[in-house]
Amino acid sequence: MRTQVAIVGAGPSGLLLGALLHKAGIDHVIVEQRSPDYVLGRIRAGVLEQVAVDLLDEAGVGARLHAEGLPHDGFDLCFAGRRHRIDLHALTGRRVVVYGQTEVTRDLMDHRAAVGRTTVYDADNVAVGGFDTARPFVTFRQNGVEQRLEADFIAGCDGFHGVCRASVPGSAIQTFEKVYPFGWLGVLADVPPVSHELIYGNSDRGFMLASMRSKTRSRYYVQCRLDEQVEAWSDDAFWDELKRRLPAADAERLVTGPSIEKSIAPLRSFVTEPMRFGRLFLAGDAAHIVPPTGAKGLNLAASDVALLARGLIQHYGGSDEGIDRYSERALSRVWKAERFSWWFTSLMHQFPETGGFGAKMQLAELDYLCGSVAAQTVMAENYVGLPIPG
Ligand code: RFL
Ligand code: PHB
Repeated sequence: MRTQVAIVGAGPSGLLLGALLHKAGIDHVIVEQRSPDYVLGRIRAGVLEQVAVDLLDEAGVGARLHAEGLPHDGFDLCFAGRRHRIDLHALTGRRVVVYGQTEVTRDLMDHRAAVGRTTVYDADNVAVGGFDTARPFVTFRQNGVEQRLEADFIAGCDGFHGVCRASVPGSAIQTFEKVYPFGWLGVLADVPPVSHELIYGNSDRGFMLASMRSKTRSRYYVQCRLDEQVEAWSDDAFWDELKRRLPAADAERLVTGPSIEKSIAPLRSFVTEPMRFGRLFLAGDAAHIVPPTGAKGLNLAASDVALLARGLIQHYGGSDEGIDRYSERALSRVWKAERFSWWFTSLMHQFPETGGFGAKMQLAELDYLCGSVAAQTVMAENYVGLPIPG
């Protein structure tokens, strides 16, 4: 098999890159190690920046998002019995849209099926090679048969645990990492959200987030220890803990019900430099991870692939400027989102090792934030998403 761009991974990065390349008439194949149902079963992001919404529109998959997504003009910060609304729209003129990653993925998959582009699902033993030469390739086993896909370029969209980053020689790559000493226990349930906007809470029992997927489906998170087992958390135990961390009025209003999904996610900041190795480009979680507090992961994946698609389109039009500057441009946005996610995580969680002084610093910063339009503008500008460089 031969194509122009071999894309490894059919998560949001790989599928959106595929849609943008399709629109430009660039031939490509996506190779995914899991099944479509498995990919759709991952409950992850919920908040889209305007930049990501615009890209989904550009790719021609924005219709359902506009019909069903929930535009949010602000969110609440709760701490020490106080509540403060960050008015994103008043502060920046922009807003975010609550629309689940599952739905984004489904829309991209449906579009791909409709335009007849190839995705190889359930590919075993996926490997990449030759990217330091003019003839990169992807090999895999499909229905027991060995396959070799030759391409001009490989896009490594295979997430944090993928094979692409792992195939780069250690001497060519630098990584930067911070692992947080806690995780998020998340529950998805078909109950109406406790509030019409998101609530981020710093409580003395730990962080909590009240989010949603629709007017009838809620997504809640509580900070938990890393050694906790999800099986040990009954639904009742989760709802009790959430109520203890919610502001009293919300706790009273909270509608509970059986969970549809329950999982624990560790929190990590991670960046790979550079994001290009010869004819291999990394994008999305394959290149970087943010803690979910800033809701940036999926949005960064979208801005990476926008830059990559632009570079590849320019390449086939005769200029290598875009692919040559891909890594530098992507990283300049990545590091700013890393900074914001790290800052928001540090502000809102309990860090046992920083003791009473650390807790006081958080409260002082939250108090300052609530009293300063300048500080709120900085926060809002980052939350709604910074522009794509270049
Ligand atoms: P993905 O989604 O991990 O997809 C990678 C795909 O590659 C496949 N794969 C392979 N395929 C072939 N060969 C191999 N060797 C392969 N290895 C892996 C995988 O099966 C998979 O299908 O990465 P991608 O596309 O870069 O997308 C990134 C996003 O999924 C991620 O950043 C977000 O989910 C992060 N995130 C959030 N982002 C936001 O923008 N807003 C949010 O509100 C938000 N909330 C979250 C989140 C992530 C969370 N968790 C669980 C990590 C909340 C949570 C709890
Ligand atoms: C979610 O709805 O899953 C979500 C929302 C906001 C975040 C993180 C996750 O910051």
